[in-house]
Amino acid sequence: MKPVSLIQFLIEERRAGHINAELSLLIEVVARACKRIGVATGKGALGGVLGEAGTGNIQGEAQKKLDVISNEILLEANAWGGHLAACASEEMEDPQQIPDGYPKGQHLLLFDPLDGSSNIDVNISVGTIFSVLRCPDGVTEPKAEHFLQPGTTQLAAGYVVYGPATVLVLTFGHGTHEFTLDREVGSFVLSRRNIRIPEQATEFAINMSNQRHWQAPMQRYVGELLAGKTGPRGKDFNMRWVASMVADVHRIVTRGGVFYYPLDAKIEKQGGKLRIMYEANPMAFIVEQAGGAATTGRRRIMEIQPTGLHQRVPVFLGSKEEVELATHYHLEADGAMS
Ligand code: P6P
Repeated sequence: MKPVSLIQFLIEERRAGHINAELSLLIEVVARACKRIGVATGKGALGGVLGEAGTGNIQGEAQKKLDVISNEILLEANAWGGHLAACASEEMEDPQQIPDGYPKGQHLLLFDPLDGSSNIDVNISVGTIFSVLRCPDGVTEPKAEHFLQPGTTQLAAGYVVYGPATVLVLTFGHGTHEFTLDREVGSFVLSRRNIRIPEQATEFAINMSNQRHWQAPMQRYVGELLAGKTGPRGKDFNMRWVASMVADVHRIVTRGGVFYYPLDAKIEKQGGKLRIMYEANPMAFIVEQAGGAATTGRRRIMEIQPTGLHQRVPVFLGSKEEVELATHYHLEADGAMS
Protein backbone atom coordinates (compact mmCIF):
# COMPACT_ATOMS: atom_id res chain seq x y z
CA MET A 1 0.00 0.00 0.00
CA LYS A 2 1.33 3.50 -0.86
CA PRO A 3 2.73 5.19 2.26
CA VAL A 4 0.74 8.19 3.56
CA SER A 5 2.85 11.17 4.60
CA LEU A 6 1.92 13.53 7.44
CA ILE A 7 1.15 16.20 4.82
CA GLN A 8 -1.25 13.87 2.97
CA PHE A 9 -2.86 12.89 6.27
CA LEU A 10 -3.39 16.56 7.16
CA ILE A 11 -5.03 17.11 3.75
CA GLU A 12 -7.35 14.13 4.48
CA GLU A 13 -8.20 15.64 7.88
CA ARG A 14 -8.96 19.02 6.28
CA ARG A 15 -11.21 17.36 3.68
CA ALA A 16 -12.99 15.52 6.52
CA GLY A 17 -13.59 18.85 8.25
CA HIS A 18 -11.59 17.77 11.32
CA ILE A 19 -9.08 20.64 11.05
CA ASN A 20 -8.75 23.95 9.21
CA ALA A 21 -5.86 25.23 7.09
CA GLU A 22 -4.33 27.17 9.98
CA LEU A 23 -4.23 24.18 12.32
CA SER A 24 -2.85 22.03 9.51
CA LEU A 25 0.00 24.53 9.03
CA LEU A 26 0.60 24.64 12.79
CA ILE A 27 1.07 20.87 12.97
CA GLU A 28 3.38 20.89 9.94
CA VAL A 29 5.51 23.60 11.58
CA VAL A 30 5.66 21.80 14.93
CA ALA A 31 6.55 18.49 13.23
CA ARG A 32 9.34 20.21 11.28
CA ALA A 33 10.65 21.86 14.47
CA CYS A 34 10.65 18.46 16.21
CA LYS A 35 12.76 17.03 13.39
CA ARG A 36 15.32 19.72 14.20
CA ILE A 37 15.11 18.90 17.91
CA GLY A 38 15.68 15.25 17.01
CA VAL A 39 18.82 16.20 15.08
CA ALA A 40 20.10 18.26 18.03
CA THR A 41 19.46 15.50 20.59
CA GLY A 42 20.94 12.92 18.19
CA LYS A 43 24.32 14.64 18.19
CA GLY A 44 24.92 13.60 21.82
CA ALA A 45 28.39 14.42 23.07
CA LEU A 46 29.50 15.45 19.58
CA GLY A 47 27.14 18.39 19.45
CA GLY A 48 28.35 20.18 22.55
CA VAL A 49 24.74 20.17 23.70
CA LEU A 50 24.85 17.83 26.68
CA GLY A 51 24.93 18.89 30.30
CA GLU A 52 23.47 21.79 32.22
CA ALA A 53 22.69 25.17 30.70
CA GLY A 54 23.63 26.86 33.94
CA THR A 55 20.13 28.36 34.17
CA GLY A 56 16.87 27.41 35.92
CA ASN A 57 13.28 27.40 34.66
CA ILE A 58 10.02 28.49 36.23
CA GLN A 59 9.75 25.06 37.79
CA GLY A 60 12.93 25.74 39.76
CA GLU A 61 14.60 22.97 37.78
CA ALA A 62 18.14 23.22 36.40
CA GLN A 63 17.82 23.50 32.62
CA LYS A 64 19.80 21.23 30.33
CA LYS A 65 21.37 22.90 27.30
CA LEU A 66 18.98 20.90 25.13
CA ASP A 67 15.95 22.15 27.11
CA VAL A 68 16.88 25.69 26.11
CA ILE A 69 17.82 24.75 22.52
CA SER A 70 14.57 22.79 22.02
CA ASN A 71 12.52 25.64 23.43
CA GLU A 72 14.21 28.11 21.08
CA ILE A 73 13.67 25.84 18.07
CA LEU A 74 9.93 25.67 18.74
CA LEU A 75 9.59 29.40 19.40
CA GLU A 76 11.51 30.41 16.28
CA ALA A 77 9.67 27.93 14.06
CA ASN A 78 6.27 29.21 15.20
CA ALA A 79 6.92 32.95 15.26
CA TRP A 80 6.25 33.96 11.66
CA GLY A 81 3.78 31.49 10.12
CA GLY A 82 0.65 33.46 11.03
CA HIS A 83 -0.98 30.40 12.62
CA LEU A 84 -0.47 31.29 16.27
CA ALA A 85 -1.57 33.96 18.72
CA ALA A 86 0.99 32.94 21.37
CA CYS A 87 3.03 30.06 22.81
CA ALA A 88 3.47 28.77 26.36
CA SER A 89 6.24 26.46 27.48
CA GLU A 90 7.39 24.51 30.53
CA GLU A 91 10.62 26.47 30.15
CA MET A 92 9.06 29.94 30.34
CA GLU A 93 7.16 31.61 33.20
CA ASP A 94 4.83 33.57 30.92
CA PRO A 95 3.41 33.06 27.43
CA GLN A 96 5.51 34.25 24.49
CA GLN A 97 3.69 36.67 22.21
CA ILE A 98 4.11 36.52 18.43
CA PRO A 99 6.71 39.21 17.61
CA ASP A 100 5.30 42.52 16.35
CA GLY A 101 5.21 42.73 12.60
CA TYR A 102 4.46 39.04 12.18
CA PRO A 103 0.90 37.88 11.31
CA LYS A 104 -1.11 36.31 14.13
CA GLY A 105 -3.47 33.36 14.06
CA GLN A 106 -6.23 31.96 16.20
CA HIS A 107 -4.33 29.18 17.98
CA LEU A 108 -2.48 28.86 21.26
CA LEU A 109 0.40 26.38 21.37
CA LEU A 110 1.68 24.88 24.61
CA PHE A 111 4.63 22.54 24.88
CA ASP A 112 7.14 20.76 27.01
CA PRO A 113 9.98 21.13 24.52
CA LEU A 114 12.12 18.29 25.86
CA ASP A 115 10.37 16.08 28.37
CA GLY A 116 12.58 13.71 30.34
CA SER A 117 15.68 15.78 29.68
CA SER A 118 17.32 14.39 32.82
CA ASN A 119 17.76 11.27 30.65
CA ILE A 120 19.58 13.10 27.87
CA ASP A 121 23.08 12.68 29.29
CA VAL A 122 22.55 8.93 29.66
CA ASN A 123 21.19 8.51 26.13
CA ILE A 124 17.67 7.39 27.05
CA SER A 125 14.66 8.37 24.90
CA VAL A 126 13.21 11.84 25.49
CA GLY A 127 10.42 13.70 23.75
CA THR A 128 8.42 16.82 22.94
CA ILE A 129 4.81 17.12 24.11
CA PHE A 130 2.42 19.72 22.65
CA SER A 131 -1.17 20.86 22.98
CA VAL A 132 -3.21 23.25 20.81
CA LEU A 133 -6.05 25.45 22.08
CA ARG A 134 -8.17 28.10 20.40
CA CYS A 135 -7.37 31.70 21.27
CA PRO A 136 -10.48 33.36 22.72
CA ASP A 137 -12.15 35.67 20.18
CA GLY A 138 -11.00 39.25 20.29
CA VAL A 139 -7.83 38.50 22.30
CA THR A 140 -4.82 39.88 20.43
CA GLU A 141 -2.23 39.73 23.23
CA PRO A 142 -3.01 36.39 24.98
CA LYS A 143 -2.08 36.30 28.64
CA ALA A 144 -1.71 33.20 30.85
CA GLU A 145 -5.39 33.29 31.77
CA HIS A 146 -6.38 32.85 28.11
CA PHE A 147 -4.53 29.51 28.10
CA LEU A 148 -6.41 28.21 31.17
CA GLN A 149 -8.91 26.05 29.30
CA PRO A 150 -9.95 22.48 30.25
CA GLY A 151 -8.36 19.64 28.30
CA THR A 152 -11.68 18.92 26.65
CA THR A 153 -11.24 22.14 24.62
CA GLN A 154 -7.98 20.98 23.00
CA LEU A 155 -8.04 21.12 19.20
CA ALA A 156 -4.97 18.90 18.86
CA ALA A 157 -2.39 17.13 21.01
CA GLY A 158 0.72 15.18 20.22
CA TYR A 159 4.15 14.06 21.19
CA VAL A 160 7.35 13.21 19.38
CA VAL A 161 9.55 10.55 20.99
CA TYR A 162 13.26 10.73 20.05
CA GLY A 163 14.18 7.07 20.40
CA PRO A 164 15.73 4.49 18.08
CA ALA A 165 13.14 5.91 15.69
CA THR A 166 11.66 9.42 15.79
CA VAL A 167 7.92 8.93 16.13
CA LEU A 168 5.07 11.46 16.16
CA VAL A 169 1.75 10.52 17.78
CA LEU A 170 -1.11 12.91 17.11
CA THR A 171 -4.82 13.41 17.69
CA PHE A 172 -7.37 15.98 16.55
CA GLY A 173 -10.16 14.27 18.47
CA HIS A 174 -10.84 11.79 15.68
CA GLY A 175 -8.63 8.89 16.73
CA THR A 176 -4.95 8.68 17.65
CA HIS A 177 -2.44 8.14 14.88
CA GLU A 178 1.30 7.41 14.68
CA PHE A 179 3.85 8.69 12.16
CA THR A 180 7.44 7.44 11.88
CA LEU A 181 10.17 9.72 10.54
CA ASP A 182 11.73 8.46 7.33
CA ARG A 183 15.17 9.90 7.98
CA GLU A 184 16.32 9.31 4.40
CA VAL A 185 13.47 11.35 2.95
CA GLY A 186 12.95 13.65 5.94
CA SER A 187 9.17 13.19 6.19
CA PHE A 188 6.88 11.65 8.78
CA VAL A 189 5.04 8.61 7.35
CA LEU A 190 1.77 7.22 8.77
CA SER A 191 2.70 3.99 10.57
CA ARG A 192 -0.44 3.32 12.69
CA ARG A 193 -3.96 4.75 12.13
CA ASN A 194 -6.68 4.71 14.82
CA ILE A 195 -4.56 3.17 17.57
CA ARG A 196 -6.43 1.20 20.25
CA ILE A 197 -4.96 0.70 23.73
CA PRO A 198 -5.97 -2.73 25.16
CA GLU A 199 -8.49 -2.19 27.98
CA GLN A 200 -6.65 -4.63 30.26
CA ALA A 201 -3.02 -4.21 31.29
CA THR A 202 -0.23 -6.53 32.36
CA GLU A 203 2.41 -3.79 32.67
CA PHE A 204 2.54 -0.78 34.99
CA ALA A 205 4.85 2.22 35.18
CA ILE A 206 5.49 4.03 38.44
CA ASN A 207 8.50 5.33 40.38
CA MET A 208 8.58 2.72 43.15
CA SER A 209 11.10 4.72 45.20
CA ASN A 210 8.17 6.92 46.28
CA GLN A 211 6.21 3.94 47.58
CA ARG A 212 6.42 4.81 51.29
CA HIS A 213 5.07 8.32 50.56
CA TRP A 214 1.94 7.22 48.67
CA GLN A 215 -1.59 7.58 49.97
CA ALA A 216 -3.27 4.41 51.29
CA PRO A 217 -5.34 3.54 48.17
CA MET A 218 -2.20 3.71 46.01
CA GLN A 219 -0.35 1.49 48.47
CA ARG A 220 -3.26 -0.99 48.27
CA TYR A 221 -3.51 -0.87 44.47
CA VAL A 222 0.22 -1.28 43.73
CA GLY A 223 0.53 -3.87 46.51
CA GLU A 224 -2.03 -5.98 44.64
CA LEU A 225 -0.10 -5.61 41.37
CA LEU A 226 3.09 -6.76 43.11
CA ALA A 227 1.26 -9.71 44.74
CA GLY A 228 0.46 -10.91 41.24
CA LYS A 229 -0.83 -14.49 41.02
CA THR A 230 -0.58 -14.86 44.80
CA GLY A 231 -2.92 -11.93 45.45
CA PRO A 232 -6.45 -10.73 44.57
CA ARG A 233 -5.55 -9.88 40.97
CA GLY A 234 -4.73 -13.52 40.22
CA LYS A 235 -2.14 -12.65 37.54
CA ASP A 236 1.42 -11.41 37.47
CA PHE A 237 2.29 -7.92 36.25
CA ASN A 238 5.47 -6.52 34.71
CA MET A 239 6.94 -3.12 35.67
CA ARG A 240 8.73 -0.44 33.65
CA TRP A 241 9.83 3.12 34.59
CA VAL A 242 11.82 5.09 32.00
CA ALA A 243 11.37 8.44 33.80
CA SER A 244 10.61 10.04 30.44
CA MET A 245 6.84 10.42 30.33
CA VAL A 246 6.88 10.41 26.52
CA ALA A 247 8.75 7.08 26.41
CA ASP A 248 6.50 5.47 29.04
CA VAL A 249 3.32 6.75 27.39
CA HIS A 250 4.51 5.65 23.94
CA ARG A 251 5.02 2.13 25.27
CA ILE A 252 1.45 2.19 26.57
CA VAL A 253 0.10 3.59 23.28
CA THR A 254 2.02 0.83 21.51
CA ARG A 255 1.27 -2.25 23.67
CA GLY A 256 -1.02 -1.19 26.52
CA GLY A 257 -0.30 -0.76 30.21
CA VAL A 258 -0.69 2.03 32.75
CA PHE A 259 1.37 5.03 33.88
CA TYR A 260 1.03 6.52 37.34
CA TYR A 261 2.48 9.61 38.94
CA PRO A 262 0.23 9.78 42.04
CA LEU A 263 0.24 12.28 44.85
CA ASP A 264 2.76 11.48 47.54
CA ALA A 265 3.71 13.16 50.81
CA LYS A 266 6.67 14.90 49.13
CA ILE A 267 4.66 16.60 46.39
CA GLU A 268 1.18 16.85 47.92
CA LYS A 269 1.53 20.61 48.57
CA GLN A 270 2.33 21.35 44.91
CA GLY A 271 -0.58 19.20 43.69
CA GLY A 272 1.49 16.58 41.91
CA LYS A 273 4.59 16.22 39.75
CA LEU A 274 3.39 16.56 36.17
CA ARG A 275 1.99 19.74 34.63
CA ILE A 276 -1.61 19.74 33.45
CA MET A 277 -1.36 22.18 30.53
CA TYR A 278 1.50 20.66 28.53
CA GLU A 279 1.96 17.15 29.91
CA ALA A 280 -1.22 15.70 31.49
CA ASN A 281 -3.85 17.22 29.18
CA PRO A 282 -2.18 16.41 25.83
CA MET A 283 -1.31 12.88 26.97
CA ALA A 284 -4.85 12.42 28.30
CA PHE A 285 -6.32 13.50 24.94
CA ILE A 286 -4.06 11.10 23.05
CA VAL A 287 -4.79 8.19 25.38
CA GLU A 288 -8.57 8.75 25.52
CA GLN A 289 -8.75 8.96 21.74
CA ALA A 290 -7.02 5.56 21.68
CA GLY A 291 -9.65 4.03 23.98
CA GLY A 292 -7.73 4.50 27.22
CA ALA A 293 -8.52 6.54 30.34
CA ALA A 294 -6.77 9.42 32.13
CA THR A 295 -7.62 10.57 35.66
CA THR A 296 -5.97 12.23 38.64
CA GLY A 297 -6.95 9.14 40.63
CA ARG A 298 -10.15 10.95 41.53
CA ARG A 299 -11.47 12.69 38.38
CA ARG A 300 -11.03 12.86 34.62
CA ILE A 301 -7.97 15.00 33.89
CA MET A 302 -9.46 16.69 30.84
CA GLU A 303 -12.43 18.06 32.79
CA ILE A 304 -10.28 20.03 35.25
CA GLN A 305 -10.55 23.82 34.96
CA PRO A 306 -6.87 24.82 35.20
CA THR A 307 -5.95 27.59 37.65
CA GLY A 308 -2.37 28.18 36.57
CA LEU A 309 -0.20 27.81 33.48
CA HIS A 310 2.23 25.53 35.36
CA GLN A 311 -0.32 23.80 37.59
CA ARG A 312 0.58 20.25 38.55
CA VAL A 313 -1.76 17.24 38.87
CA PRO A 314 -1.51 13.53 39.69
CA VAL A 315 -1.62 11.39 36.53
CA PHE A 316 -3.20 7.93 36.14
CA LEU A 317 -3.43 6.98 32.46
CA GLY A 318 -3.51 4.03 30.07
CA SER A 319 -5.53 0.82 29.80
CA LYS A 320 -9.07 1.78 30.73
CA GLU A 321 -10.03 -1.05 33.11
CA GLU A 322 -6.82 -0.68 35.13
CA VAL A 323 -7.07 3.11 35.46
CA GLU A 324 -10.73 2.79 36.47
CA LEU A 325 -9.83 0.25 39.18
CA ALA A 326 -7.07 2.43 40.63
CA THR A 327 -9.42 5.43 40.53
CA HIS A 328 -12.17 3.40 42.20
CA TYR A 329 -9.83 2.54 45.10
CA HIS A 330 -9.14 6.25 45.65
CA LEU A 331 -12.79 7.30 45.51
CA GLU A 332 -13.76 4.40 47.80
CA ALA A 333 -11.08 5.45 50.32
CA ASP A 334 -12.23 9.09 50.12
CA GLY A 335 -15.82 7.99 50.71
CA ALA A 336 -14.78 5.93 53.69
CA MET A 337 -12.99 8.96 55.09
CA SER A 338 -15.83 11.44 54.52
P1 P6P B 1 10.87 11.01 38.57
C1 P6P B 1 10.63 14.04 33.61
O1 P6P B 1 11.32 14.94 34.47
C2 P6P B 1 9.21 13.99 34.11
O2 P6P B 1 8.62 15.25 34.05
C3 P6P B 1 8.43 12.98 33.28
O3 P6P B 1 8.85 12.92 31.96
C4 P6P B 1 8.68 11.67 34.00
O4 P6P B 1 7.62 10.74 33.85
C5 P6P B 1 8.81 12.11 35.46
O5 P6P B 1 9.18 13.49 35.45
C6 P6P B 1 9.88 11.32 36.17
O6 P6P B 1 9.83 11.70 37.53
O7 P6P B 1 10.38 11.51 39.91
O8 P6P B 1 10.74 9.52 38.42
O9 P6P B 1 12.23 11.52 38.19
